[in-house]
Amino acid sequence: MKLKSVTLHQVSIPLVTPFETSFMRETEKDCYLVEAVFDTPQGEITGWGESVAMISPLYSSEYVAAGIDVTRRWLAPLLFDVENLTAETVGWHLRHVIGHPMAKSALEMAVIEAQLKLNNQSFKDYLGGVVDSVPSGVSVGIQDSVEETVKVIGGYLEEGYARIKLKIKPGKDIAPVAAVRKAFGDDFGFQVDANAAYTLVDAAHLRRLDDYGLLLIEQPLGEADIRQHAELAKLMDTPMCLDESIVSAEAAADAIMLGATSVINIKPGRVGGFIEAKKIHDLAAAHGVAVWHGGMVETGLGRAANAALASLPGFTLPGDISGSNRFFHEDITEEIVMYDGKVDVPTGIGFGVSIDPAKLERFRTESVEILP
Ligand code: OSB
Ligand code: MG
Repeated sequence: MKLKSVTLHQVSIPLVTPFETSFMRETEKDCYLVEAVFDTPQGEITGWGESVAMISPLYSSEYVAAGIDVTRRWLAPLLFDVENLTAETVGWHLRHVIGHPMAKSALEMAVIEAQLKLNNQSFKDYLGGVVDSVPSGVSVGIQDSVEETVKVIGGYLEEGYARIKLKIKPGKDIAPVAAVRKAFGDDFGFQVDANAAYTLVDAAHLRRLDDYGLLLIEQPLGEADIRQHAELAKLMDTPMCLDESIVSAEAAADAIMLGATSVINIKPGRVGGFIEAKKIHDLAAAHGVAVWHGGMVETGLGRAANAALASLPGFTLPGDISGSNRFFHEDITEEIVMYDGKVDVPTGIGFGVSIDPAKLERFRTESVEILP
């Protein structure tokens, strides 16, 4: 395949309710989609990708405008130069550009999708997925009160989600967790995500979470604090899970060897793409480390691709792969449906969903066309 053009579509999609983490409160999903056109032996094929970069550099150093800029100036030009571009070699062609894993992943997604279309293949079959549906967990934002937290989680349990993940931060941690266990008992999967809001000084406080039978605690400390997570893991019974710190397969290897993570949250965007994400899945499986699929409030496009990756055998815990209606009144693709606590793994060619042109038109705020 030869890359002919790349168009980046920035979109802003209203959220059903604000989503609050320890680092920001979002009311819209702001991201960009990649539309890449390729010359192939079967004529022109278009592949789509989605960047998980957020509007501000608060989860990681990446943000929407920077992703668009680095793609336009550096990443797309590198791929325009390649005669025979394949999904498996995108990362290698982009290797000299330091950082920007989310921007690289979005481009790689578009190449993957075009290649799947060329080969008449679903993403699940390409990856070697082994199940037809994956358990669907829901990520619950920080609420204004403990009562509200209980009410919101009660609603998701009622809907049938396979596990609940609650965002926490200092001052909004033990009390909501205790109240949720008190209200709904110990018989459901429950975990927390701090998005790097604590330091090792908080170890004694965080240890109080051990009383609530949590599946795991996700990223209590900073992105660079892999060794400190290993220290904290020794002080807590709750399994340690890294998200922000796992920026590559190498970082995953370090975290596993240091005992900093007994569970890994895999997000393709955070590690530079689905090919790297699969390497981390394989590495973790070889070390007996459980993995689960994280989420970045993706549209149906990203969620469909995530569900395919999560159909690999190492994904033994429910992922942040909730239905479209968890975040959106209206998704930009066909709706991703959660039923009986699970989501179907798409079986159609490519990612198995398509961008609705009318919705793209409606949600789009800007488009940038990039040519060789
Ligand atoms: O830490 O997992 C996270 C969303 C944005 C940034 C970071 C995170 C999240 C989520 C969303 O928890 C989960 C989802 O997409 O369902
Ligand atoms: Mg997280």
